[in-house]
Amino acid sequence: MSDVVAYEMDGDIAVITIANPPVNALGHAVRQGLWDAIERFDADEAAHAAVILGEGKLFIGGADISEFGKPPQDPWLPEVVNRIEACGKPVVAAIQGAALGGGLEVALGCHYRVAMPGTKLGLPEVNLGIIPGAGGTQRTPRLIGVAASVQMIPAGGNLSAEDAVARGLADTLGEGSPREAGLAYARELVGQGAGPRRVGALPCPKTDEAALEQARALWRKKSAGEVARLAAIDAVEAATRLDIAEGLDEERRIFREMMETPQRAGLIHAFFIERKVAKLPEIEGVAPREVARIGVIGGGTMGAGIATAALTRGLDVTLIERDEASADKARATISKNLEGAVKRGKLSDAQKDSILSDGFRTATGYDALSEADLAIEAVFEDMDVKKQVFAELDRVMKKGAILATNTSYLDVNEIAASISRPGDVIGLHFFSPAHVMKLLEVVVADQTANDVTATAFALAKKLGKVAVRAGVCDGFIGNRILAKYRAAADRMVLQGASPYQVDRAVKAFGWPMGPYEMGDLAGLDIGYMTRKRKEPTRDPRDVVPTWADELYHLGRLGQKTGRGYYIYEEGKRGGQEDPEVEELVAKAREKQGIAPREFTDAEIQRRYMAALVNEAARVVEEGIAKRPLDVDVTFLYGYGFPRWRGGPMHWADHAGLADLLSDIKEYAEEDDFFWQPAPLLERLVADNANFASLNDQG
Ligand code: T1G
Repeated sequence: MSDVVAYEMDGDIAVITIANPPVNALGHAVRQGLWDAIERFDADEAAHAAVILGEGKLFIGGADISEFGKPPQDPWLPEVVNRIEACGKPVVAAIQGAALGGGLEVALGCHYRVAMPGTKLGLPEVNLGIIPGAGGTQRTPRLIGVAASVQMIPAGGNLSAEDAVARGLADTLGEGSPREAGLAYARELVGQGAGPRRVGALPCPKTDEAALEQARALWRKKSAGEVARLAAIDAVEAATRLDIAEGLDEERRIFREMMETPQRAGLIHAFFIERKVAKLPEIEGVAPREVARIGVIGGGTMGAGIATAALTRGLDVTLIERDEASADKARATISKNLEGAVKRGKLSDAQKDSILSDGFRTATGYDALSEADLAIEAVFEDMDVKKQVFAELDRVMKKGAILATNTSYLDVNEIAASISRPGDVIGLHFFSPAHVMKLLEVVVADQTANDVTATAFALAKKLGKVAVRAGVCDGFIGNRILAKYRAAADRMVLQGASPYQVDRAVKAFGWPMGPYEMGDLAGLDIGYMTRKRKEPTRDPRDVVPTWADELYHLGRLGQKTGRGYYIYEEGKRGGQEDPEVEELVAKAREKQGIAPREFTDAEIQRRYMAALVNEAARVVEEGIAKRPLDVDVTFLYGYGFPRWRGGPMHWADHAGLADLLSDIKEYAEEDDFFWQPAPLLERLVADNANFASLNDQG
């Protein structure tokens, strides 16, 4: 017998248990074990029914994603599912935790399904760039209809156990353990003389053109560029016009097509790196410190957002502000943030009220933080102000407490060196809005203790954030790289591209916004302040977007003033292009004697990405990002990089580093200040290697 699939008899019921931790993925050994167990059950006259169980916290987490891209081995999953369905006696799936992807498809191959309360039943394949490939798009609509199927499957969504029973995807809710529930249901069926009830034998689901078209329109808009979600709708539609055998063949054909797309490679890469990003040698096996009570210093947008993120995840928060009025303002902001969470269904009203009454308090003196386990400051971005705050924290906080800064670019080493316990200092760079954005850059200073870093990663997980380790430099990983590709855009505008064409080309690549829309959203004053800050050390060969400075002096700061690069009018979605901006740019070109030239969208995309990847190579080489995957995760979770491209470094590998390097060298012929090839990029090309080859370094 297989060592991952056990077979035993309980009376006249065969109990088949999958034990393949951590998620009972349907790797080859499990598929073979299931096949053999079903054959044995079918042939065993003493067995009148069978129950399939998954050991551990969930039933089956799906096909084994780590096998993708390798030659598939018999028996394939669709064959295993069809073999279960073909059994001459009833087979019951007893599902707990999650039945996802191939896991749900195995359950749909069974004749009956009992789900424990709290179970998720879903087909998330499209989130990996593929479609269900073992009957999910053919059997699901036979049970819940086309409309519900094209609501769930292209979204990669799932149903709760209760909803699944209500819709007919599962038959009944279980009580007790999954084994007890499975056995009880199997015995009930045997008692009723129930035979195998094959989903595949149910009639084709009635088509629903309106639902199909509505789903297509939704996903054409919502997932521009992605192919799998639309392909999944085509597969469901096939179920309405083909019998089960032809439908399964059509599903398999589409599945295989999706398996070959670069999008599948990108999305699988994203799946694995969002787990690998927290695996760092320096914190491997290091116990994090206990964090239950935190202090937040500063109740502005960031401080209130951080406090909200902590409160909604059950942490106790004390917020320090300079006076009662500011503290009240912060409380009002947090209350508004929590109301947003209630609207999004993340919180109940009662939870919101209890958070505000029990878990949150404000104070105007630092002594209130004497029992806090961690404090994070989000005060004005000025080194002297930060040092004053840290001096107070150093004075009042208990031994072993962690002192964190939310600075987005200041030198965390300098802050740490200003107090008596530099080992307890770390950067926790949240992205605004802090209670919504998932990325958290954990900025590790030279003296930061490993258990402080481990605590930061544990805190990120508790807050539902994705933490990336960053070293200390101006802008850490994300903003440092952003400054470069943003400068590349400004160079192209100075040379002849319009800001509006740049935005359009960048969005056509898959970014949610172009750099100028982004500037209008964040506020053009932020860019202006950053340029002023960097002015003393700016190289004279650098390009300054003087038109942006003029917009600032004209008070056109973007969305918040109704005008920036775009004009924002009441009741109109998005901004309208502003001819006066084009005039400002034309004047800037004239002043520098630049004759504008045409740019194609392809060249804009290429230059934009080449600047990003080139600077990212420097960031990796300097150890600011430990691995290229840390850059990928940063851009997937903090900058809206299209997930189906896997991240900028994965994209670069796929685009070809040699071609990228030759582009950069070509651009350097016109501007060898801005376009200096990163040594790491040159080394990888010389060694015929790629960024992925560096993802195992620690
Ligand atoms: N295959 C291989 N490894 C997997 C895996 C899978 N399906 N799911 C998780 N892992 C690994 C993961 O990388 C991590 O590894 C560990 O298990 C714990 O994961 C034919 C073809 C199931 C909800 O898309 O959503 O079926 O980092 O931290 O938080 O139609 O894992 O420890 O080395 O996420 O408890 C469809 C993907 C596959 C589900 C559990 N299934 N997984 O969450 O644990 S395609 C999915 C999840 C398919 C068929 C098609 C979650 C989870 P490591 P974890 P978790």
